[in-house]
Amino acid sequence: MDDIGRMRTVGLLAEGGAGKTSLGEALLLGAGATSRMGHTEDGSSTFDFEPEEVRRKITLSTAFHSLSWKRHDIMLIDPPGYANFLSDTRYAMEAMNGAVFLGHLAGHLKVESERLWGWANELKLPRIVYLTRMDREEGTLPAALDEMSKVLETKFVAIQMPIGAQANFRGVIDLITMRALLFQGESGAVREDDVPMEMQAEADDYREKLVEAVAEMDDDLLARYLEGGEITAAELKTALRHGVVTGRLYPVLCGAGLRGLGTQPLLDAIVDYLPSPADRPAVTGTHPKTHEQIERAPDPNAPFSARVFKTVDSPTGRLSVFTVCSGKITSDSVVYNSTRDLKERFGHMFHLDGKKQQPVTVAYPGDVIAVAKLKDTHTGDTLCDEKSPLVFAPVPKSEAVISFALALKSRGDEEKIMTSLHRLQEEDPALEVGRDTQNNDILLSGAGQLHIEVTVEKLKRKYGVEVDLKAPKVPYRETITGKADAQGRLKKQTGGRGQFGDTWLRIEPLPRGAGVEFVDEIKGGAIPRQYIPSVEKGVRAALLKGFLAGYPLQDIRVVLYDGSYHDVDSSDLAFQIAGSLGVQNAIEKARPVILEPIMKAEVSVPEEHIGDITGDLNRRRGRLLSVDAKGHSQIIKAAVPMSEILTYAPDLRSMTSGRGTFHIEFSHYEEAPHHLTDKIIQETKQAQAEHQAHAHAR
Ligand SMILES: Nc1nc2c(ncn2[C@@H]2O[C@H](COP(=O)(O)OP(=O)(O)OP(=O)(O)O)[C@@H](O)[C@H]2O)c(=O)[nH]1
Ligand SMILES: [Mg+2]
Repeated sequence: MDDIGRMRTVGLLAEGGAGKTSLGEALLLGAGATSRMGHTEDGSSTFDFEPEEVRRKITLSTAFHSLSWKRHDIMLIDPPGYANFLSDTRYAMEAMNGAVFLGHLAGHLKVESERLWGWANELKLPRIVYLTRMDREEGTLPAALDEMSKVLETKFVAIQMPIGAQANFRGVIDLITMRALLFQGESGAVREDDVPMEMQAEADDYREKLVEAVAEMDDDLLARYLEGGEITAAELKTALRHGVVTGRLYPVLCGAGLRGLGTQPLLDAIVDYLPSPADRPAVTGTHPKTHEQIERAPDPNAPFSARVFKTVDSPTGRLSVFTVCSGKITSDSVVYNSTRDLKERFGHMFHLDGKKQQPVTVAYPGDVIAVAKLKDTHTGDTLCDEKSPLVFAPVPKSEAVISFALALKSRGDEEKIMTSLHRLQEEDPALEVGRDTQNNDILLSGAGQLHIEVTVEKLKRKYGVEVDLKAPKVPYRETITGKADAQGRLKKQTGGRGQFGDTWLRIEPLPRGAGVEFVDEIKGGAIPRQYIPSVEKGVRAALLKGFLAGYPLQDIRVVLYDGSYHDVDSSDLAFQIAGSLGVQNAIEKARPVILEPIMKAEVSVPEEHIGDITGDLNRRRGRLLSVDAKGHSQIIKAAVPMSEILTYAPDLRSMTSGRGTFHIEFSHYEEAPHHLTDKIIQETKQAQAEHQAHAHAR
């Protein structure tokens, strides 16, 4: 639409299972974009159409759908809410001009909701709040507003109050017009009526609060309000819109997405209060060459710029989904990818409507557009006009917190699995694919166990590659705790020419995180110059192979201080071997130990579970760092060995009946306790023995 004042690009935001997708379905039906209501429960949802989503009944990947309401074009964005998939949501938030944030009467907002609210604050995203599931949840509106204020640390103002509760929830009072809106079934339509007598007094109270909050947006209104003058509904709406668009007011509406109750008034509110692309502030980027800051207003006449925030592997090929930030763009254009310094030719452009694609010929600021088969454009890239280039700052990357090794079900799939994994990674930047340096296993890392499991399912469905997940691997390391000297000497006579290399090495521990340092202190040519790098190569290779249990040694200084050579028999190889032997001899005398990775864990649980959780963390050898109250939740911070918390998700779920959430990230390495060291060494020896037995059998 070229009148971008009549566009709304709106995201649904809330914790997992809040009812976002159900509400999205109701909005589509309410606006007549669909003819029947889709449900996540029976797999008929327009948004959750991927097989993995249908099977689990949760949203795993952001979906889109356009609709029209009262001569406005709305692009609805339905992202995931569960913690394992929030990276996708964070990217999708780049495309939102406003959001409907879902709350509910039952209080207890989960950490996911808090995180999303925090991100929306960072992005200065205007929001309205919709309390959903009113047909089911117990609780009162004032209590819910209080809880949200406490947890999200801001004030909320009701612009509706419910009529009836739970099964009897049958309408709302519009506090702006002071009319009752009675629900007319799942289409979301309402019939206007007088405010029921018995509710008048309560409604007057709410309206008073509303007018007070809104009047503060406008000095004239405030003066009039303080002097006891009348404020019209139209004036209230204008000031309210201003308050929402500038991020100072969060109006609250009530409904039940699943039943379609109250969705047409919500569509009105989206149009009335959430910003159009033109209402949004200019975006900032930097010039790719000069790095100077550049501002771009969301103006169709400005130079074109856009941000690719998602890549979808659709049946018709790879789609890059972008949000237009400034200017306009037509299909078949050539655009400049300023992130990678290359040109891309566009084919057709589309709007995504669930899994369907609707052709679009020209796109304006605020539009969310998919384009097929770009050569080398990836999620996060900036596309722009080559004559006015700029690059937008990258979206903060989420760190992987869990790794699994993949065991192939059939041999020879190696190649295929790597290409397939890289394609999945294109769609899901939160995935990491790597190699275990010791046994060459493929390692898959992500945001949690569920994230990895879903990825393995997709691998099978999309690319026919079957793998088993092996117990998560802990990246142990080795180091030394003492100083030592040792000789490494190779002297061999093989037929004709001999091999000779002789080194004297001193090793000493370095502080954690220092890595490996090699120092050459050879004086007077005890070892000729050209063989010093050979010694270093041999030393480093030996350190990488490990000493106790095959884990790389780190935080160690190796000093080569003496040695001898033979004019004929010395060679590069001989000195590599001598260096390797020397450092191994030295390690043996320098009290080697195993280091284990320690994670920083942040667990959020309702108060009543605090004892169970801290006790459990203790049993996992965790060290409590702090416990703080936040709303009804307690935030526990602890340092816990990685080996003890790898599969924390299911345990936390069962200890808190699904109400706890957590976040873990790598902190540092520490010396592993003795009993564990012995166990790790045992396991390594056993694995090596099995490996050799296999090799013999073949
Ligand atoms: N009674 C009632 N149940 C609801 C309502 N909205 C959603 N539900 C139920 O809550 C569950 C989760 O709903 P979804 O719409 O999938 O929630 P979501 O926020 O999209 O979940 P994720 O995308 O996985 O984070 C489903 O079982 C819905 O049927 C509602 O208004 N009333
Ligand atoms: Mg959903």
